[in-house]
Amino acid sequence: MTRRTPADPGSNTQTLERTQTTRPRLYRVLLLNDDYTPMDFVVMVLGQYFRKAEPEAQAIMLAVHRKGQGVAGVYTREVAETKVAQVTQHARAEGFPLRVVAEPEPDL
Ligand code: TYC
Repeated sequence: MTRRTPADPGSNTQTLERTQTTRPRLYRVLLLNDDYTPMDFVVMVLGQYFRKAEPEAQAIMLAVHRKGQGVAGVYTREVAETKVAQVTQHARAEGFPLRVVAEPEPDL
C-alpha cells in the first residue's frame, strides 16, 4: 500500500509511505568444474564458506565434478559476491584455478 502524506509543514515536499515490503533478489553461487582443483579443497570450501555438512559437501562436489557446475548456496547479492571473492582468493592463494560465480535466480 502506498500513501501520500500531507505536505510537510514549512516545506514543499511530500513522502510516499509504503507498508508493503519487497524481498531482495537472490543469487546462486555456482561452483564450476576444472581438472586441477583437488576434490578435498572443494569439499573444504563447501563446508567452510557454504556451511554444508560433510555428506552434502561431498555430494555437491561430485555433482559439479560430473555435471560441470552446481549450486553451492543462494544468498542476497552482496553476500553472494562476498563469497565469490573470498573463495576465489582462497583458491588462488593455494594455486588452484577453481571458478566460482554468482547469478541471479529467475523472478518468481
Ligand atoms: N574435477 C576436479 C578433480 O577431479 C574436482 C573438482 C570438483 C574441481 C568441483 C572443481 O568445482 C569443482 N580433481
